Amino acid sequence: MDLTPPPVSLADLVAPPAGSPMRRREFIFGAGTSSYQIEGAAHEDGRLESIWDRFSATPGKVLRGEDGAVACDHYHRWQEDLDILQRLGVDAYRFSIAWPRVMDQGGQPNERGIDFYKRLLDGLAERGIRAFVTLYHWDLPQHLEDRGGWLNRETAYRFADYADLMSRKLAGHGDVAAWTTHNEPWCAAYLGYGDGHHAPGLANPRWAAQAMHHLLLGHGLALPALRANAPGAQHGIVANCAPGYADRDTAADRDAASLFETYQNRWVLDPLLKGEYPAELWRYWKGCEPLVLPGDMELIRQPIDYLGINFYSRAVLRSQGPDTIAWVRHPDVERTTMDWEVYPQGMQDLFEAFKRDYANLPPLYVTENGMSSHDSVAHGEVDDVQRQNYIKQHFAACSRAMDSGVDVRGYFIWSLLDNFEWAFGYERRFGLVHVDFETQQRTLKRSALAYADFLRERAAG
Ligand code: IFM
Repeated sequence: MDLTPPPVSLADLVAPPAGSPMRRREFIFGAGTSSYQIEGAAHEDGRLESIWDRFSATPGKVLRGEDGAVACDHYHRWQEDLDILQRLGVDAYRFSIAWPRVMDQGGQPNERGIDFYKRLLDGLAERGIRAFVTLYHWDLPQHLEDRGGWLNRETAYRFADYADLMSRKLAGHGDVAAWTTHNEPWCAAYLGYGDGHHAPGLANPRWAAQAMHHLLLGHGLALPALRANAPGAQHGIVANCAPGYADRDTAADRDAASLFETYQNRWVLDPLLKGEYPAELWRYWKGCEPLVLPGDMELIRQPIDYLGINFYSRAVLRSQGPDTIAWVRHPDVERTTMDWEVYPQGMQDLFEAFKRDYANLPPLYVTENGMSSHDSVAHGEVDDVQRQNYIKQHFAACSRAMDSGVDVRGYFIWSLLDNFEWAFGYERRFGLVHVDFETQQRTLKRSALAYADFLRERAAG
C-alpha cells in the first residue's frame, strides 16, 4: 500500500472554499500597508514631523523605544516591494499617503514628497495593480497637533484641503480604484485622545468623542473634492470593527456585549450611515457628548460608495454593574502574539449584523485582516502555519457571509510586510513577507507563497 500523502497544492493552504463567490474574477484580492509603518525616510525631501515621530521619541511610549524613522525603508525600496506585489499576483494594493510628506506648514504642496506617490502609482499601474489610497492612517503633521490636532475643528478643514490637493495632484497617475478618507477613526480618536496608547498620547474620553467628531467631519468635508477630482474612483472610509459576545447567557452580559459594540462599532458607523451618534454611548461615557454644529451630521452621513472593515478578533464581555463592562480573557483559546483571540466566525456574525442593522449598508471590503506571529527565517524559508490557517478560516467566514447575502467586493491581507506595529514597535510581525530590519532583506513567508499560488490558479480559471 502506498502511504505517501497526496500532494497538497500550496494554494489549498489559504484558498477560499470551492465554489466560493470570492473565487470570481471580479472579487478584488490585495494586501495593505500604511505610510508611517513602512516608509522610513522621516527627514527626506522636505517631510515634516508627524505626531508619530514625536510620540515615538517620547520615552516609554513605544516598546524598546523604537520608531518609524527607517521602518522597512520602503521610500527607497518601493520598486522591490512593488515587484513582490506583482509576484503575489494581487489585484490591488492598499497604502496610505503621509500627510507631512506632501504639504508644507503653510498648506502648500511639497512636490518632492508628492512625486514619490506619483512614482508609486505609476509603478503599480506598470505592474497591472490597482491602488486603494488612504489619506489618513494616523500620521498627522505635528504642527497641526500643536494647534490642538483633532480636538481643533480647524483640522477637519485642513484635512479637506489635503484631500483636495492629493486627489488633484495624483489624477492621471496609476489606476486608483478607491480613495479612503480615514483608516480606523476609532483608533485615531480613542487610542490617540481617549487612552493615550497612541499618538498624540492624550487620555480623556471627552476628548476622544470630540476628536472622533472632527475626524468624521473631515471625512464629510473631503468627500465632495474627492468625487470632483477622481470621478472614476470609489470613495469611502475604513473602520476597525469587532463583534461582542456575552460571556454568560444573562441579560446583564448581553447588555454589556451590546454596549461594547456601541463603543467599538456604532460610535463610528451610526454617524456615517444614520447621521447620529448612538445615544447609549453616553451611558458609557456620561457627559462626553461632542460639540456638534448645525449641518455637521448631514456632511458626515453623505452616501459613500463602500465601507472598508478591518477585522481581527472578537471581544467577550461581562457586566460589572450598570453601564460598566469588563473584557473576559478565557484561557485555552487560540491567540496571536497580539494576544487577540482567533475567532473567524466573528467576521460572518459581524457582517450579517451590519446588513440587518443598516438598511443603507454600502458594499463592503475587508480592508484589513491578518495576524501577528513570531516568524523567523530558517534555511531561507518562513513556515507561518498559524497565519496560513488564519487566512483560510477567515476567507471561509467571509465567503459564508457572502453566501448569506452580504455584499463583499474585496479582501486585503494585513500586511504586505512586517512593519512598525505602533506602540509595539517591530516585535509584532503581521507581514506576508518577513523583513529583517537589520539588513532590510525581504523573504516571502509560506502564507505569501500560498496566496500567490491561489491567485495564480484563480487567474488561470
Ligand atoms: O497595524 C495595524 C494597522 O495600522 C491598523 N489596523 C490594525 C493593524 C494591526 O494592529
